[in-house]
Amino acid sequence: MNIYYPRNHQLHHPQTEFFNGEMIPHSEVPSRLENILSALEGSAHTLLAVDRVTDFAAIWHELSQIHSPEYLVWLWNTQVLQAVYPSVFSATGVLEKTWHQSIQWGRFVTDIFTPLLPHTWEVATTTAQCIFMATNECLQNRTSSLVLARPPGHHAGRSRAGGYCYLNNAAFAAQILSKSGRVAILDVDFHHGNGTQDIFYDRDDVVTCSIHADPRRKFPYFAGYEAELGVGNGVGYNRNFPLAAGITDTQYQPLLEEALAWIAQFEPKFLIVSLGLDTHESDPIADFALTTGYYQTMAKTISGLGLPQITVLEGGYSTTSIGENMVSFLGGARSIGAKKPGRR
Ligand code: Q9C
Ligand code: ZN
Repeated sequence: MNIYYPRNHQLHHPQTEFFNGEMIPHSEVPSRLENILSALEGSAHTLLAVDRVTDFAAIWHELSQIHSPEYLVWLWNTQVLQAVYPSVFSATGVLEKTWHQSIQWGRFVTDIFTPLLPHTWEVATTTAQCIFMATNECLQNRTSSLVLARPPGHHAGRSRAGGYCYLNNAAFAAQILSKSGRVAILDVDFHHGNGTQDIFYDRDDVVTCSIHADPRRKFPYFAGYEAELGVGNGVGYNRNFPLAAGITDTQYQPLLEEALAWIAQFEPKFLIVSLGLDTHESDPIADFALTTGYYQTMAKTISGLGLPQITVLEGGYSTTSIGENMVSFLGGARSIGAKKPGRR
């Protein structure tokens, strides 16, 4: 299948993050994607390195359906600055008195480990271009594809960067495809896809489902609970599966099947998978216990829906096993949605 990635991704290279009072090496680094690329060397897949945004107006227009224009303008503006690590946040969520530049970090960013770097916008939008190409391919030929996104996206909300994410890549894909039929997003990253949930929370044309570490114990802490079902038109179109630490392959599999059965009842036309490989037993910041071999089973189970599927890389922080885990996943994935009678 076609695998898209931003050729310039190494330009977005956060060096450190502040954790529990100490500076530690940042987790979301270029070697993650490089490890996947080397694991894919010699494979039968078609690797497509995307250089830059080719149709900025079209990308901006589509992005502004999932992110607020004021957030996009602000993010675009960060290009001219040195690296900025936000450190003051509006705990009330309300910006009462100041529109001073320095406080906008706390307005548009949720945490202290999502820095704004000079090339963040450039790389994030090149990833958006990858998504744009993957969705076009999907609409034309019903083909499935993989986007090796950097930076990741599923913690980015409508007006919020956070959790190493700036633009919500999976939501971007879903938004584009939703004009041609109902879309389901299955998020199997270790962390709850709070940004994706936020963006589609009031919508019934994009169904969202996330399987993740219980937010009582792990990031993003303030979302990902079972009781979050949607609002307005979106009530009943969001589902969360918060899980305990140490989940194994055999414990995960029935929950994945339950999530897929829940998704299938909506008869979606397209599937987006937010694939975080931080569910692996070796992941340095997570606590699940999935094995490398299981990702093939996971992919095969998901493909059972028979839908054209765009898989988008989210987290996964073991820079030595992320590649083989992705190869395992691809071993169970299909390159085209099964043709269903009576449908295109
Ligand atoms: N030093 C994604 O997987 N936790 N984001 C920071 C570890 C933040 C993860 C604490 C986790 C964000 C896309
Ligand atoms: Zn994650």
